[in-house]
Amino acid sequence: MPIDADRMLIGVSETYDVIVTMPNDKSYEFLATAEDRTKSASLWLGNGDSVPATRLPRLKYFDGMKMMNGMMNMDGSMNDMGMKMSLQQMDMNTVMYAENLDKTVTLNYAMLRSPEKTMLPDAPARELHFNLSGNMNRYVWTINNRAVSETDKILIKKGENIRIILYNGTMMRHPMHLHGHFFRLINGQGEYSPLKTVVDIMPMETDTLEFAATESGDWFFHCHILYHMMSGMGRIFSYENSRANPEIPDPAAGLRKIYADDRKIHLAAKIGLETNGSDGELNFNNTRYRFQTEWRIGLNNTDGYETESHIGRYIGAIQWLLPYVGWDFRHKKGDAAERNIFGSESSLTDRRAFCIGLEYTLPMLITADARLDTKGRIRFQLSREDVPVSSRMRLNFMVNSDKEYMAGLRYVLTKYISASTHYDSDMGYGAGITFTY
Ligand SMILES: [Cu+2]
Repeated sequence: MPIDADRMLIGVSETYDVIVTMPNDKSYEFLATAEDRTKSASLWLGNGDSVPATRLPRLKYFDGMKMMNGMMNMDGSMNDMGMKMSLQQMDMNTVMYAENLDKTVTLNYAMLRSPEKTMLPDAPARELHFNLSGNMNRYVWTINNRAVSETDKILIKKGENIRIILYNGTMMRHPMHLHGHFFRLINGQGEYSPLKTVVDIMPMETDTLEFAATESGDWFFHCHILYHMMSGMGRIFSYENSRANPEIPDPAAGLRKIYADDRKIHLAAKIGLETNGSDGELNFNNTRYRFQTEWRIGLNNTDGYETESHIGRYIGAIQWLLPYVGWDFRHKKGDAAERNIFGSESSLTDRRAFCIGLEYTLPMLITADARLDTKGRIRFQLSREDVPVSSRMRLNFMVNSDKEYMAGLRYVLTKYISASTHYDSDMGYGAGITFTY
């Protein structure tokens, strides 16, 4: 049914029919702005003198972040403080909007009403609970803490009704899309609940949708922000006993291709070239695993070099915990034994050791790292990367129980290059450039 609204937030791949009533004598701008307000597109409607739309002011990002942080539990999960949000009726983002929305009617899902009854056929119903999960910092997205490749297809039967209760426990919106079916969005309109193919669910909301299983074959249900989908936020519904799809000659290869998306490994690197030498790290990550190798190579002949490599698996839905195994090599010329703060001795001149350890991400994204190596030595370390000091300045620091420490600043010049400087207890003071990938 048509409804009046001044403003609407449209999720990725969501569609609406909009009726615009035009006066005869003027040309009006219809403006669509990305939610982050960085870009917009416009369509001019009507003929006559141009009437531009009002540009939306910049978002107040930090107000939004403060509010989100206030609603976050210590473990990083979200706390709705008993508000039981659904259907976009409470837009938590309004704290970021600089414009006055007092008299503005913003469309929400509770306002949508079908012109016809949309009741599902009288059939047995099955209920599924999908908790949208993920880690904002590592940018991995899952459902019930499982990526697509970590789950089996969900078998459904032709003739039954499927009801999905969606909860969004993440800090981002997810426009969830079902292929091949229209679903009813349960929104308080009873028999006239609207039919949709996408429901854009905001953080901490619970929405219920249902559809009649009337097709055959496999159908994907996924977040339509495609890089969320590719990191694993999806499920495959599969009709039991359906005939093979003649358009897919090799279904097993097709499925492997879908699974390959969230198994993909990506490379991240930070390489510092400074007057005292080079230090840096390479990371190979996927949804669960991280392989990291770090190095410090001193230019001064007595500085020597040291490398440390870890392979670990992130545990839990929010992935704060990372048990790992690793190894390290150090070589340092002409130096006697050193003691750590626990009193155990180590000859730094040549050292090869294997280790096991545990990394835990503390509040403020400080990494706590405890490890034990094959020489019986324990090391405890705290570090943090990329503390935003200003919009371009980043602070890094590290301190550990081997009495090593480091502090540095990085000024972001371009996406890949920064001017950097740091002081390191092994390598001393240096300045130069850092490449980030
Ligand atoms: Cu998403």
